[in-house]
Amino acid sequence: MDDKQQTNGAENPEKLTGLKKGRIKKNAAGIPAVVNSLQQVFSEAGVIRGSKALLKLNQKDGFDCPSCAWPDPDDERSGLGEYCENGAKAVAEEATAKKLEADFFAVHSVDSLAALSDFEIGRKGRIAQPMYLPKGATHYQPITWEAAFNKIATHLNALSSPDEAIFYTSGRTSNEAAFLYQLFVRAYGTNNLPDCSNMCHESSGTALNETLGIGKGSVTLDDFYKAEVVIVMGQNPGTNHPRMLSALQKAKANGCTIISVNPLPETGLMGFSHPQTMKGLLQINTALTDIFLQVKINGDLALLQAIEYFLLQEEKNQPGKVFDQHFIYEHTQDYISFIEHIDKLNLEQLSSASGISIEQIQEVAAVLKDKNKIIVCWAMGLTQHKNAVVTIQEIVNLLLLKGSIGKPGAGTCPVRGHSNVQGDRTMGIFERPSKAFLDSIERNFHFKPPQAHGYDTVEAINAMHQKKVSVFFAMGGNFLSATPDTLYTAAALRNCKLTVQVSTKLNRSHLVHGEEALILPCLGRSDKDRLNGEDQFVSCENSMGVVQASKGMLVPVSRQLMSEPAIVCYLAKATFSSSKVNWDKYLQHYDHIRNDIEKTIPGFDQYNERIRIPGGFYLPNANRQGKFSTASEKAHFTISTVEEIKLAADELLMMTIRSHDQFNTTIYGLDDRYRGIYNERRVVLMNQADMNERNINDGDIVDIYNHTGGIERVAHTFIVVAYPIPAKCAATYFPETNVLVPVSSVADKSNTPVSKGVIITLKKQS
Ligand SMILES: Nc1nc2c(c(=O)[nH]1)N[C@H]1C(S)=C(S)[C@@H](COP(=O)(O)OP(=O)(O)OC[C@H]3O[C@@H](n4cnc5c(=O)[nH]c(N)nc54)[C@H](O)[C@@H]3O)O[C@H]1N2
Ligand SMILES: Nc1nc2c(c(=O)[nH]1)N[C@H]1C(S)=C(S)[C@@H](COP(=O)(O)OP(=O)(O)OC[C@H]3O[C@@H](n4cnc5c(=O)[nH]c(N)nc54)[C@H](O)[C@@H]3O)O[C@H]1N2
Ligand SMILES: [Mo]
Repeated sequence: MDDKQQTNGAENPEKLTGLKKGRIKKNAAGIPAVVNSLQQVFSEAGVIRGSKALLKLNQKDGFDCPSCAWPDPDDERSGLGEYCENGAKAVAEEATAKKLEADFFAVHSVDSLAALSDFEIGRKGRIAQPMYLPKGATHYQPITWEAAFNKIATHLNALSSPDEAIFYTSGRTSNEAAFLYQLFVRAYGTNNLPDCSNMCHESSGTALNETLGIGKGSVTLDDFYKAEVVIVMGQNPGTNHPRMLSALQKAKANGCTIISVNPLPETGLMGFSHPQTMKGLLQINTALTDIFLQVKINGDLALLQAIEYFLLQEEKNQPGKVFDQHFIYEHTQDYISFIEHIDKLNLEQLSSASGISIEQIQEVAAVLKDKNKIIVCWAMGLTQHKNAVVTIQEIVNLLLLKGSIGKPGAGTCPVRGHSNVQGDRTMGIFERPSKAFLDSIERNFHFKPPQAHGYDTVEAINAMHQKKVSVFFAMGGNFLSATPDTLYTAAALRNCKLTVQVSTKLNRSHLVHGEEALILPCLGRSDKDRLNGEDQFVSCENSMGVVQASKGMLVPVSRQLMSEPAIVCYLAKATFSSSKVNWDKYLQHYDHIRNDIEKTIPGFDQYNERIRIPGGFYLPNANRQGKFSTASEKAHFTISTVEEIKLAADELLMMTIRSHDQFNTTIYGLDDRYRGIYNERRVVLMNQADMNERNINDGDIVDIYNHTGGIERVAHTFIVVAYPIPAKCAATYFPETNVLVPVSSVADKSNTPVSKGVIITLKKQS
């Protein structure tokens, strides 16, 4: 093997595991979900440790589920545990009793670990002590915490500018840790704070901020129970937000119509049996979706405009009966130019661009016509496209026409991913902080924070690639595998002098590294966090802006794990010879951190008192009160044009999606149960007509190519699976195909990698 092939393997091994196929499931959850989740937890954590964790998951005195950011009910929480199959798997992953100590790393070289699949790497266990990889070494070796902090500090203090360091954050970091982390980074002197949100809901934040004056959604869980229509676009809740299905089921019981917009007939959206009710356990199924719109990939903007076109014609026939003219007059701007634009659109073109028939669009318009309590939910199927921001703004247009913002049962619902990704942003993890935020830091901590914007995720990759950066520090996550263009990103990380990962579990970012590398093992959500002889808790903000306490209760697998807030404090103490921030105070009790958050960030009054109220508290949200904090204090209609992605005859448009057995780059297992795909992740879902055209059969093995920007990217060895997906569309799993996502292909304005719109060609292996 030559060098190049060896390094390619380290970034993305390409072994098949043996596909087995079953039927696409008709409904989600039920007994198989319960059995599956218990099996996973008990085999990893043991019965006692596992049950202990599950009973506290998402309870008012428990810990926040490390899986998704779906909110918990404000009132009653299920005695059976307020968790879903995938939350339980996330707990199993973290609560595992297996641990990796120095002897493990002494036996296994970095190269031998990198040859394993992500699934195999994840099974190894929790990292149990700080590890260091010296320059040129083949194996990680143990290091004391003190030596590790000093090493980082020495590197940071040697840089000619603080902007030569990058500080990434993944979305599991608590409010307390995130606040201290950004404070440290800004005291050090840079705004280079890219985060996973840059690859996730950045497009939503950008779209909503511009039009509604707040980058967050407006609905609460209670709104679901009052809604007349819920539209779920570009989201697979059955797998990624399973507890959302209970909310949809309850909405439906209250008479709500559910419309799903997705290129795939996702099982959870089609039918659901609630695993925590007797009916559910007996597999009595609720059909959730009333109208399924099987859009082409990226057909959503055209679809939304076509719906608006029909509604406008109805409004012309019955003025004031379809649109909420009072709301539009009182609260919005640019309505006239907007409807002039919509009126001129060509319906046939929109129907063809969306892949939805005019009859179906009309059916949806007929449902929406008389309704004014509408919620639109969306996730990565919308945010990870070139035109993501305008697509989301088209959702805003639709809601504004109907007066469906700022009243019960209506509003925007970007469904967040990581459990505290929204909170991290509230705490200031942002490469483009507002002036008000920086001024508040200056007022409260008496140093002048850097004012220039820092790098977001894509800019960070490019800066490392161009050797403008020497130190890469990650507070959680798996940067190498989560980001686009894997080989390019790997080269970027290898250009660094030092890479540091604060992690719970081993992942590929430990194995594709800078000249020197450190792994700092931290406590997870479920771990007991003791400081000064006292149990501590942290807090998180969910997708609907509720801040609540999270308290782990499992004995950590090793005495050498450190909490994320403590890691930041010790790092700051090692780095600064003097500091305006009293880091020692925060090491006494986390209440001190919360007191300083209260002083610095609006909405956290009496933080320490209110966080102790079971269930937590809501952050202020102007939209919820029907207010818009744009410059004009009005919500904006926006005008956008559909630009269809042109595909050559041999090209397909590929979306990279999650299977049912993974959390982002953490692979729990090899099955995608609902989609009927077992024991294999290297699959490409294709339409039968596209297969026929290419003379490809189900089960054939192909290599997948992308040529954006004249660069050949290839992902080898994928098994073709015939699937009910629209023609010219394909689907593969993330992160195996991140090698194909061009780093240059990003959403306008939000700079989010276009992970759901990758232009590919296929070559059959002979
Ligand atoms: N179990 C589990 N839970 C998770 C995660 C996980 O990996 N595992 N990840 C967490 C994170 S960080 C996030 S961001 C969320 C992600 O949650 P999702 O956004 O649900 O995740 P994806 O698998 O990326 O799914 C995208 C969905 O959008 C559809 N889609 C793709 N392209 C288009 C399009 O152009 N138009 C439309 N209408 N639909 C499209 C796909 O078919 C798929 O159903 O989940 C969070 N929760
Ligand atoms: N092609 C493609 N790429 C994508 C996406 C896609 O849909 N398609 N989705 C994007 C999205 S939405 C997101 S959010 C990103 C995710 O990007 P990341 O957040 O960077 O990735 P994760 O896989 O969630 O990170 C997993 C690692 O986090 C560490 N970890 C887990 N819990 C903790 C903790 O409590 N503390 C600390 N310090 N570490 C912890 C573990 O070591 C684990 O290996 O990926 C993005 N990339
Ligand atoms: Mo995400």
